[in-house]
Amino acid sequence: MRVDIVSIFPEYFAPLEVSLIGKARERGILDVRLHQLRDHAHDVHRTVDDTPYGGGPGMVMKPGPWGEAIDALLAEDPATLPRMIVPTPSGVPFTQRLAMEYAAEPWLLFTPARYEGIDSRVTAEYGTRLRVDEVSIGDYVLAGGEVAVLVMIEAVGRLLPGVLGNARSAVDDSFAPGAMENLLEGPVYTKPPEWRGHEVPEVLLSGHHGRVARWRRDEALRRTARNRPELLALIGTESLDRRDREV
Ligand code: 6GU
Repeated sequence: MRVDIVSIFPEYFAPLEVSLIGKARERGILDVRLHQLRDHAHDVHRTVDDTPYGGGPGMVMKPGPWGEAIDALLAEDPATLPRMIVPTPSGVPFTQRLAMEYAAEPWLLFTPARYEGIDSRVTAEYGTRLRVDEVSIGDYVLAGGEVAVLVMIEAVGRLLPGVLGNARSAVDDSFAPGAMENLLEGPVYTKPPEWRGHEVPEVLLSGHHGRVARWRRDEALRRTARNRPELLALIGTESLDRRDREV
C-alpha cells in the first residue's frame, strides 16, 4: 500500500519509522511518502494560511498550496486514484470498519491541517475526482490533524497482510466485525499463575477450550456493560445466545 502525507510538519511522522509500522515499511508492505506543503507556497514567507472570510478567530489554510501539492501527487501515477482522507474534528467517526476499508485500498492520501482547517473548496474540487473522506478520531479537538493521521495509519497498517505476526490477533480485536462486533475484549493474563496474591482465573488454566471461550465472552459482555453501555444496545439480540442474556 502506498500512503502519501502532505503536512507543514513532516517531522511529526517520525514515529512511523518505529515498531510494527517501521517494520512494515522496511519489508516493503507499506510505502509511506512525506511531503512538505510549504514547498507549494511561493511567496517569500511560504505562506499557507490566511484570515477567514466572514470573520472570526484563527486562520484558514489557503487552497492554492494544497491544490498544487495534490495535483503533483496525482500526476505521479495517472493510472491510479488515491482515497483522500482529510482529518477534521467535524468528520465522520474513524472506526475499525473504516480502518478495514482503508486497508483494502492501494493508495491513501492524508491531508492533515493546522489552524482552523482547509478552505472548503479543496474537498469540493477533489471530491469530483477522488473518493474524499472527512474523518474524526474522536470527540475532542486536537491542535492539528497530524496525530490523527498517526492513529489512522497504525490502525490500518496492522491490518495489512503480513504485518501482524499472528493474523488471528486482528480477528479477535474489540470492534472487529463478527463475534467481537461492538464488544470490548475482556482481561488477559500471563505467567506467573499467582502475583502479589492475585490469581489467574482458574478456567484459563483448565485447558478446556469451550469453557475458556464461554468465560471470555462473559467477561467481554461484562466489560462492555461497565465501560461502554451504549455499545451493548448495538449488539443484535439475534447474536446474543441464552447464556449471554444471563451475564
Ligand atoms: Cl482528525 N483533527 C483534529 N484537529 N482534531 C480532532 C480530530 C482530527 N479528530 C478528533 N479531534
